[in-house]
Amino acid sequence: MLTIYSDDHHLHHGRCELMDGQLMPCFEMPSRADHVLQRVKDRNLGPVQAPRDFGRAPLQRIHSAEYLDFFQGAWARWSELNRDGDLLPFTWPARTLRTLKPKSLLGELGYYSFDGGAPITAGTWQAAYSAAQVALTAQAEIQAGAHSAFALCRPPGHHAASDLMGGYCYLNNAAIAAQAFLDQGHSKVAILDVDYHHGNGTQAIFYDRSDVFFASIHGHPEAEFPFFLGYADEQGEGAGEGFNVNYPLAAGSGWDTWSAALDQACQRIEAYAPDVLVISLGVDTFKDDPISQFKLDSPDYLRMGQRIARLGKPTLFVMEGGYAVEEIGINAVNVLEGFEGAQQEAHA
Ligand code: OKP
Ligand code: ZN
Repeated sequence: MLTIYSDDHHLHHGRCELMDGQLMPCFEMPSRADHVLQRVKDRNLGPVQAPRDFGRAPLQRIHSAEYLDFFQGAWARWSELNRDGDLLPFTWPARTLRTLKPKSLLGELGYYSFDGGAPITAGTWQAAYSAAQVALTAQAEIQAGAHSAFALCRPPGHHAASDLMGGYCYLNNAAIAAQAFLDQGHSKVAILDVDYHHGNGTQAIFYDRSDVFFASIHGHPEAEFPFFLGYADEQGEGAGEGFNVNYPLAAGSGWDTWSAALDQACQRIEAYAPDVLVISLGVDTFKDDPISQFKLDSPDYLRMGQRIARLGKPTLFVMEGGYAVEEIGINAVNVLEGFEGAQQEAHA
């Protein structure tokens, strides 16, 4: 399987995040992608290529021009204020406040974010822009006939909505790639989000549409980030009614529970009969993940890949979360190897 990867992700390195009332080093750190890349090489998964540059237009199919302008220019405005920390929001237009766009940088940042978990640093725009190009380059590979490709994106994307950053995410790489498939002639795309956290951004982007089916398996939002989306009764609206499905699972869920949800999600995807499949590949479902509560073990990721392969669709894997840095490469590449193994069996 071809991997698309850009070193630009190193340009994004947030200093800290708030957890349990304490400032901690960011869990979403550059070594995550380095470990995945190393494992891709160690296992000879296939060639690794740099992304092509498709420009801003395909990003603008998902994100508003105003949001992209704000994100692209935010660090320069912050530097002019001579602050030396990361740029982080701390006030949002919640109930009783007005959803207007203030003129000041921190006001506007509150308007364009939903939490304080997505720090903007000097290189964040470039890193996120390149991650989107990584996803688009892998998408182009499948468009050109490859059966699968791996977009080794960092930072992740599935929490980012059309004009909102949050949860370590800025640009929704999976959504941008899904839209590119549609723009290049496909009529139905399914996105399966296996990250531990609900893909609230992806769901919101496609919620009223029938050309993208979204399925997500995740920690129950009653107890888990992002808390305010990801419940089982969210099934889409308008033209999108019936094209969104959530499988919220209890903390402590292991492979038996998780794989039963995967089976259901796969059945729904089969019934939808998409032209192509996009996997939001988070491996923070791992038993030793420092911020998550599921109990998957490394061999389970092989099985995950095998089950996904049985759908028999051209498949784009887009890297999302996973914070057990030592094991992230093993677990992510296990999904890809499981997929390829099942693929080879199917061809044998
Ligand atoms: C991103 B992805 C406070 C906890 C906030 C945010 C989790 C974002 C996960 N530090 N946690 O879905 O892996
Ligand atoms: Zn996650």
